[in-house]
Amino acid sequence: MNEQETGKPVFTREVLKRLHAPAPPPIKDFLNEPYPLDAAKVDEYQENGYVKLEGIITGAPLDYYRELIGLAVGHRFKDDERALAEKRVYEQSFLQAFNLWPHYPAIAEFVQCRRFAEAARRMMQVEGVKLWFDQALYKEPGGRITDYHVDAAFWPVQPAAKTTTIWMALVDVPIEKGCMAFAAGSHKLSPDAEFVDIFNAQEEIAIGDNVRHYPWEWAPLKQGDCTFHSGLVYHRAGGNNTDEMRKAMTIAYMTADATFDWPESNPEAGRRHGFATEGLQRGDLLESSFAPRLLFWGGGGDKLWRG
Ligand SMILES: O=C(O)CCC(=O)C(=O)O
Repeated sequence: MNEQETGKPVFTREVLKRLHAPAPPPIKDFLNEPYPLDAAKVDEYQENGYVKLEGIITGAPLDYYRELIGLAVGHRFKDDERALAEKRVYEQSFLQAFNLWPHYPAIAEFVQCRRFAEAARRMMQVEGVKLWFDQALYKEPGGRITDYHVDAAFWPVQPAAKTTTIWMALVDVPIEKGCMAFAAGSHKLSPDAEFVDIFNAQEEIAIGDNVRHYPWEWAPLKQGDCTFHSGLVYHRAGGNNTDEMRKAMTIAYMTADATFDWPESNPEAGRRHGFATEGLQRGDLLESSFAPRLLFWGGGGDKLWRG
């Protein structure tokens, strides 16, 4: 069967070559260009634990990466024939395409770019930034809600307050398509994030008493807009009640001097080893070729970018 008959992309050599090809010069230039980030937005992030930014990616670069990321997600899930209802409850929230960058050099260029990393650095108010991971999160039509949780509880990374995620809308994501919602200010609750086991949920997890009464703010986005959210802010997402895919790309960052560690209150985080933490002992600097340092061009280059 060909592409028209199946409705799914066929991964010919040509398609795979695109996922390995460097971006054309104007796209590269865009990725290197700093986002004009207003200091008031950084203050808002510090205050609420999240912030919305318009047009982090626009025009041709947005079209270019929407298509490429779509191909990478399609490739990752090419052998998964299951209907939504056949999946585990957690999987019904989204197609989770974790760490695309080590597999597809074209995506690596995007994930490691200066434009996003510099904005992350300013949000976290740190000197240097390391990549933690990327993941595309495509919520299928009819996809269920994403249960409330706090990211830092899943991550063996300290300090948790110096971790952040950019959540980029590759298409318009209004409330009915499953946009994110944040418990504004909840990042100040505790430096020890509480582990909410969304992976084994059987039904919607009731929001805990500790964060139920925070103002939960919805963050609908236009394509190309993004949010940054702290590793310590509680958040969730709505279900996708449309017949179109909710296409989002996320990149998680940590401060360049982060260590492989977790609070005593959450031993679960220590069990969550990945490529980037292989061989590390608790308390080690989180050094790995799977956690490349971004914003490091030598000669204090990152200082030139300080806003
Ligand atoms: O995209 C979603 O539905 C949830 C994303 C999320 O929880 C995150 O990026 O931390």
